Amino acid sequence: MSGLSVLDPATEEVIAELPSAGVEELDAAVARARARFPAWSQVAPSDRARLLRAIGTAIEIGAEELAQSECRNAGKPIRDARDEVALVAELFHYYAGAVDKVGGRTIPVDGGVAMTFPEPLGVVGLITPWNFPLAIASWKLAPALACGNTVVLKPAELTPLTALMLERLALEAGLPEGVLNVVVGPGRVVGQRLAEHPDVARIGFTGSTVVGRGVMAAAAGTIKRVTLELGGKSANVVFADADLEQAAAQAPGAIFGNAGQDCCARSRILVERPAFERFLELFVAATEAYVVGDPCDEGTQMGPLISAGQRERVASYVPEQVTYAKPLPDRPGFWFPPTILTPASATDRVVRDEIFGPVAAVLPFDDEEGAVRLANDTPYGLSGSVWTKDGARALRMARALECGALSINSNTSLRVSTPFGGFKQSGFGRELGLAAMKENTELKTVFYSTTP
Ligand code: TXE
Repeated sequence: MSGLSVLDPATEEVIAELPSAGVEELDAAVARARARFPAWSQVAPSDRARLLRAIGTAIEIGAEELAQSECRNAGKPIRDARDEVALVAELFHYYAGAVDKVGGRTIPVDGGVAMTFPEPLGVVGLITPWNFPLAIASWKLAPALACGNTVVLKPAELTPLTALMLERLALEAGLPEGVLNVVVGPGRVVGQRLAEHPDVARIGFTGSTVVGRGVMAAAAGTIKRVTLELGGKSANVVFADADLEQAAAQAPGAIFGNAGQDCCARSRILVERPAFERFLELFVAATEAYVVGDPCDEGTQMGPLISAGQRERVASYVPEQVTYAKPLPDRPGFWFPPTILTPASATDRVVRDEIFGPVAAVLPFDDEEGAVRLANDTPYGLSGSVWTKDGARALRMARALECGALSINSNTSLRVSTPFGGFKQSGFGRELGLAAMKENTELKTVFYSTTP
């Protein structure tokens, strides 16, 4: 195996050296998962639930260590890292509860009884990104295990540490060896092999639309089930009748949170023309107050970008003239300032492309129809927000916007118990909530003749 250096993006220092797996190690992990599948899928529901609950409790006990590691490796503010670890523990408790609540149906038919059984798939391959390393791995893993599948998890090369910690915690909590197999290695080698592997039944992928397209093609060879959660260019639509103070106060968190490296980032802020100048003034003031700095400091709201490459990519989008860019201290690390742009045209590339950095484009619109047109004018469709005090309009907008997770008078996108996923090129399939149980099972229909 070759080696992999893991960096702290806030200091550019190496914080871990790991072996990097290749195809051989990946194949061995799939073989272990496959060998374990029959036994794991037959574990009694109450025992499987107990194990998932034990993993949730182990995460609660190890929460601070996990949060500190995520903070250092992903450059994530410690308070956000703690919130994400709390969500991860909740996920395991939630899916522990789901084990004995999701079942099939009996269907009235002639001459007997028809029943359906949601059956586990077998080996599930999970490929995860670096922006929410532990949270995304966990919301794919917990339902896969709850349904009786075994798992090979390939975390992003930049942020493998918490996935390895999770594997250890799960083993210590009693998960049998081979049920969860974490493989750290390059995506284009081990990720690709996982997507192609004949013994893998399903791929759960979160990452870029380009790689997602390749994963879907690789999975086609063996007709794998695929769930894709890809990019986004979500709209934050603010009507003039909204509580502008609140909408503006929450707007920085919605685009500069996680340094903008969030598939749900509200990177296009669309404001009804009469409120445009006032909103912009409030948004700039709220951005001035947004705390950028050492991710380990309790008060920090935004840390660095994940890598030098990501910083270069983000910088390539930002023109010389900006509406506002928050000054940053000069220090090592992959820093990029929270930046506000007011592009003249909706066809500008900063309005169209997923930048995946702390860059907001603010644009005016004239009426409800114009807001819908502008918001939907993107190949993506993941998330979004609508701010208005007019309830009927809020619901009209909610139905008209092409996205998988919309918030009204809020910028949140994600809850353990609610389905999450994209429209259009943001992907397909749903994660979280009970919807994730469907993705991880196959429906079998059994007819039992009662004809004497
Ligand atoms: O993503 P990749 P990157 C978007 C965002 C970002 C861009 C690039 O716009 O700037 O993608 O990020 C694995 N076969 N998002 O390059 O490459 C890889 O090892 C199989 C949005 O990091 O898609 C990692 O584990 N797997 C997004 C995972 O895919 C492959 C989150 C994602 O990495 C592979 C991250 C291959 N050929 C980036 N090549 C979101 N939806 O939140 C790479 N991988």
